[in-house]
Amino acid sequence: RIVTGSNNEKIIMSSCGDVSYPETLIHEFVWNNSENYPNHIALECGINGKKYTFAQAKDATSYIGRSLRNMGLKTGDVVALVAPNFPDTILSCLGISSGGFIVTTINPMYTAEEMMIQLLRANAKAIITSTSIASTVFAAKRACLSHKTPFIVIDDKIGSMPDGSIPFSDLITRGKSLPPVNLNRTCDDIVALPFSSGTTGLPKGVMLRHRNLVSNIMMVQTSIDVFQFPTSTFQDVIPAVLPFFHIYGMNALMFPRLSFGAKIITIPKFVPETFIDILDKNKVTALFCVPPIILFLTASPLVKKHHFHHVHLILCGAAPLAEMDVNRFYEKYNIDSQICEFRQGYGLTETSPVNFIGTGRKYSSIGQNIASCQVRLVDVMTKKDISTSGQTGELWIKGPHVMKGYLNDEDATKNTLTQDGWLKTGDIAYFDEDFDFYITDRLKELIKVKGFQVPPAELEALLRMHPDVEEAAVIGIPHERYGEVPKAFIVVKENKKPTEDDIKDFIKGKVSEYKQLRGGITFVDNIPKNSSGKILRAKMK
Ligand code: 4UU
Repeated sequence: RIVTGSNNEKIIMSSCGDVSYPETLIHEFVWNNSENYPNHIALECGINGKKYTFAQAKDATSYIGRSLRNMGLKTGDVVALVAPNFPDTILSCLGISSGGFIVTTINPMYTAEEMMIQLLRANAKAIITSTSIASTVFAAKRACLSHKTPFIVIDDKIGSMPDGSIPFSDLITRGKSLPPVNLNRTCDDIVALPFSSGTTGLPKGVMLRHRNLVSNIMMVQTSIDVFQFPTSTFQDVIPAVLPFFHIYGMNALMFPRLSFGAKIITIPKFVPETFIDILDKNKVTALFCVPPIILFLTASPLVKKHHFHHVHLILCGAAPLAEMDVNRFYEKYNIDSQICEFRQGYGLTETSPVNFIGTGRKYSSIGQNIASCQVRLVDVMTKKDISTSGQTGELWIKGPHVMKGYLNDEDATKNTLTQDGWLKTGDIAYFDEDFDFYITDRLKELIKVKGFQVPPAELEALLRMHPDVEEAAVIGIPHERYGEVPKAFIVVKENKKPTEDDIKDFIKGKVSEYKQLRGGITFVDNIPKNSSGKILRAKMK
């Protein structure tokens, strides 16, 4: 399994061989099989029941692309999609691709300030949002983009459309009578631009090509036999509570499941009662989770054994999960773990996203590298490659699924991608005697709250804007339900005495709810730094 490369690097190859994948664009790939079941339901809103069949969804996608063209957008322009999970969110995503554009997905929970930063960095030329958050998105738009920027609004039955908005439904109805888009796109063109802070600093646009997304879906698919991973079929029914703006919701759930013909039930916001209602009313076959959802499934009195009657897969990723939590789940419901299988997935925005999937019973393991995903473990101190089990090092990854780079950020790209295409994940791992991998730590500064990225640099920059703050450093500390939460260390200016609440109030409206300083604030005399001024986070922990 370990191959020595030309520079003496030790490459841990996949046991699943190499992937072959079609040279198609992601929206073509997703609808590739849809003619086999045109009248099957593809998308259903878990709240209001709105549905699209595969034939309707495929057509709508193409009409949306045409309408966006008709608004004057040009090939390769970026369209910002800021919406909770709805069927129309999925159609927007694929419609943007079918028009030859790039989708930058923005977290709908963001504040207007956070949205503005991404709209500007991504150079968005149009916005698609939904009525429930339209006023926040509109405020962001007004503050940073031209008033001519098309502002398209999905009617989610909460809230109203700001003046001058274009109703999303018009895109579909009008697009019907427009000529098809003459697409001049190849698999090497960028199609998605989700944001990630990577190993350091502020969120950056991750440039993902059609090829990255399509190959990653097929990499997983090529690995299912070797890993005895539960197969996806057109009979699958999958509730989508993972947000589509995040790569896990996008290219592990939405795109691949639709391409296999599954029905996706969209859930805009995790509300326990709603989620249970959906489990009650549907024969759900697979659950895509982050660790807090696993904890919910185990702890909530609303959840019953029968909810898992048709479930053959529970996938969990985006943050560490303990074996104990999975065992608790199986014990509580007395479910056969060979029928309803639990697997971890390990992914990154920068790798479109999947690299590893669990191979069976070792629930704390992220499993093994999937087809065509090459891996190195590099010793953090010596920078030498590790080729023995049990030793920890930084995970490096190479394959057709690795991003092109960060948008307009050569430095960050160079620091993350080596010249010969290895992506440094910033995660620390080791493998056991079976080549099953375990993540033990994070070398990068990123904090993960409920699986969501919280870049400490963003909070530190904000804290430094407080008039009483001289210096600030933010780290993640363990949290029972959220995995991690941000905690700040602050050096105050001379003769200033802000309270913890003063600082928390200052942060409150500026960043989204999950980024709040739940880990508290400690006032200190100084922040430990190295000679080049970098915060020594490990020391602070
Ligand atoms: C410990 O979180 C993601 C993607 C998650 C994902 C995708 C497809 C999981 C399963 C799947 O099938 O992306 P980002 O960019 O938001 O965060 C990436 C980081 C990793 O570098 C690692 O630190 O999230 C952490 N992470 C995990 N940590 C991701 N998965 C795991 C995991 N265990 N299973």
